Amino acid sequence: KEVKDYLRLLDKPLDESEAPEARNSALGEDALWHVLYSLGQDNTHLTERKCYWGLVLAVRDRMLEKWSEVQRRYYKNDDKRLYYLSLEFLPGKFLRGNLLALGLENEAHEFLRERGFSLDEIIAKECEPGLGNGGLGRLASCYMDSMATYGLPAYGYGIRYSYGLFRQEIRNGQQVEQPDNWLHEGTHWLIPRPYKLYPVRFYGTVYEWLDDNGILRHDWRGGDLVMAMANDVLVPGYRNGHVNSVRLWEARPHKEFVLSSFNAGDYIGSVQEKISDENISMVLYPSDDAPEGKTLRLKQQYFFVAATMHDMVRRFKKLNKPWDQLPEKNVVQLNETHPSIAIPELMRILLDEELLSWEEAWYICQKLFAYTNHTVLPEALETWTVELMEQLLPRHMQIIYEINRRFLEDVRLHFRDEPDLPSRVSLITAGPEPRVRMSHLAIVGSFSVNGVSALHTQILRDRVFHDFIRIFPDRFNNKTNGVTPRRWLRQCNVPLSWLLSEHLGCGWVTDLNQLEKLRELVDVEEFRHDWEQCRLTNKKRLADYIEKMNGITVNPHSIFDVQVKRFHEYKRQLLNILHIISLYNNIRKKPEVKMQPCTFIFGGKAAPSYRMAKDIIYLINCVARRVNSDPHTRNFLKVIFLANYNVSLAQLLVPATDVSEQISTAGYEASGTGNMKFALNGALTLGTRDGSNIEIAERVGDGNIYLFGLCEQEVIDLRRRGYDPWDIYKNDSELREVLDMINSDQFTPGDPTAFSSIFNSLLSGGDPFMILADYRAYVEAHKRIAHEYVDRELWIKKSIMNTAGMGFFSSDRAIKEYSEGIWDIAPDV
Ligand code: GFP
Ligand code: GFP
Repeated sequence: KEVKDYLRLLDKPLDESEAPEARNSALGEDALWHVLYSLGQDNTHLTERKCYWGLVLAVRDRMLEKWSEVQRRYYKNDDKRLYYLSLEFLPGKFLRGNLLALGLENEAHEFLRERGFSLDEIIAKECEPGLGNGGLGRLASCYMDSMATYGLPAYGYGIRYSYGLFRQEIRNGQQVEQPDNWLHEGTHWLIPRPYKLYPVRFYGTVYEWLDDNGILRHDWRGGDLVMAMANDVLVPGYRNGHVNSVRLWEARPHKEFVLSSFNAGDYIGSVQEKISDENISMVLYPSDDAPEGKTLRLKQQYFFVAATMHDMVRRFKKLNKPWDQLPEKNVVQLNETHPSIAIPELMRILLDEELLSWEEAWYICQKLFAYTNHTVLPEALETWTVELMEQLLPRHMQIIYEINRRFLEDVRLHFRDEPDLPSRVSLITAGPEPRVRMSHLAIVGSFSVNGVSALHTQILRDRVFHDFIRIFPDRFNNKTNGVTPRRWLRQCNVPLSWLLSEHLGCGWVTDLNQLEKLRELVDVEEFRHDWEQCRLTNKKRLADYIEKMNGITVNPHSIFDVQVKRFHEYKRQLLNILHIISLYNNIRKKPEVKMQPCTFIFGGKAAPSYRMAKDIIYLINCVARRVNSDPHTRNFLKVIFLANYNVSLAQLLVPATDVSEQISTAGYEASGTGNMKFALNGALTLGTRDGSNIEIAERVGDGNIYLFGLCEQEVIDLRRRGYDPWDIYKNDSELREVLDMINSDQFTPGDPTAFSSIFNSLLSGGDPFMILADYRAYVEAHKRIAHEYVDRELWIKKSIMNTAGMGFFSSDRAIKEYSEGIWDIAPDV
């Protein structure tokens, strides 16, 4: 097949034999019914929008039927349930994935085609919920998909933000943030539950009283009440009739209006309270790794956690079981420390409302909670001032003090000869402004603590949580991240999915290890030809998008070298652009040397308050402007910045990428999941020995990945010895030229200081990310890539070997490990 054949396939269902879920009525009929009866619109005259929402509702019906059945079964089978608490979910668009999961793609196509519309075009206009910043939120969504596909009795819990992460525009090369009003049109993918409402308290006073047994009890009263209202998003498993849900809490005012001030004519005053209460779920915080003093953020955390614990306890009470069975019937996974206030909240419920003893309550908590750590950046490890905690959550602060008192007493008892240990592991820091360390709270209150790649977990053991390893030797474990093959291969890469299924059958979609069988096909020339055609199809599609969005023509036969992820100094987009500048210089100096054309593509957002990250975006765009308009280099080098990177854009980029840039300073990236998506789709990784890159190398084979630069230990050693970037600057003339260009007005005519902060960060500040230390090795790795890319047979073989080796990185594998190794829950089938 050639490119044009694959393009035709894009619009066809993969497997005609995949029967839709049995139902009496056709999807299209139901959609039309909904246009009239649910949307209240004329269904004899159809528009694209009406068809879209009609379809959404018809698909939702089918999911609801299954969901309802599944929920009843959880009770009937007395299943142990998982609660996955996450402040972020990044599900991406819904329609395509849900149609695929239910086997309804064909029907939807037909329905639309008959009416002159196209599914692709409709999906292009579907809005995307950006309820997460990056890896953490996207991982949560991959995990929800795998839990449903595996059939686990599981629930996701989070916040229904009215505004997701900001929409990024690039104006004059700079990032400009626009609000992401993803709900402006409403969405039927969310099912509001106005009757599932819980009050959540803030501030207030703690009263003491003695119960009948003379035990001191506490009662938290007064303060402000906000209502948490449930909204459910359904998550279907892949072709298994299983449907789970993610419950997103929305803040609602406790009192509609303060009637007295309304009567007094103070209309605005009376809605003031309503406005501020709703603020809690108004907007997602951009991850700027400095949660300093953000009362609203702590409010968000407690808000969703309190409502969730309430919901869990409500369900448990329906079972009429004694409290000590709570952890036998439930398990709570804390995605990062953001929801860790759940531990004192459950203690409060058990102690103050259910009147259990401290020992009983603590026993339950420690058997119920498990905590996943996703970062070792010290500034990202959350702490809250005791002062803020005491004000906002006075009862929880008391409980934290008591947890800490008992914990430290134990530590003193068991580690008598280490007088410094208690202060190091304390939940509360010493000093004039004491703070609560949320990670310590999460570790002490959980039965399991896991990292997200082998290296990351090792770093947790050796450095970050070293003291705790000795106190709780059995508590720590590793669960290497994974990505869902449904979205990150089946959905985003239709041509390759076709090719795979033609040769391997369709089983890989739910059993990714079947990709191993590709190894037998590497030497089949015709298969390699088809593989290349698939890749070219995807690259052309991306080239069209770039042309449309950026007005720049790129050559689909050039190397597509892609770095898309949040902008952060540790992820080192800067290293990438330094190399591009030196490439540019070389082409200009030696126009006679023939070079493999390259297209470097960037995408990602910088936190609005992160100056340096925004400067790096500006630099990339300025370099792009210069390079793309230079007639001497135009045919060899293009630099593209794609604005507003999100899940949909990732789905377009991932299958079209030749070289996947994963170049963080070793020891900084906990795992990475972008790296997995690219390699799964046949891109070759250019990476450091960081996070899960190491495990990817083990599985695809060292010869099929380009690893370079300092490893984690070398980074530490160099730092200890003293890292001197000026030395590198002096000795590497090519690099010096690049840095001097940045420190001049070469890319910003008339403004020579535009990037002096970048220049200084690399040289004068002792750069903790050691960009210059890895520079030469990075350039050499690029040379190897340029050289090997030309050998098409070699390159395609490597590409196939990447896909073949990625079975392990399925989120299905990760979820199986979590459910067997931590949660102790089994599928309900
Ligand atoms: C679930 C479903 C409800 C159903 C009950 C009982 O609710 O529709 O009535 O189970 O089967 F949502 P909870 O588990 O949240 O109570
Ligand atoms: C974080 C870590 C990544 C890791 C993900 C998921 O991502 O290394 O892969 O969590 O575990 F940094 P961000 O949310 O920071 O993108």
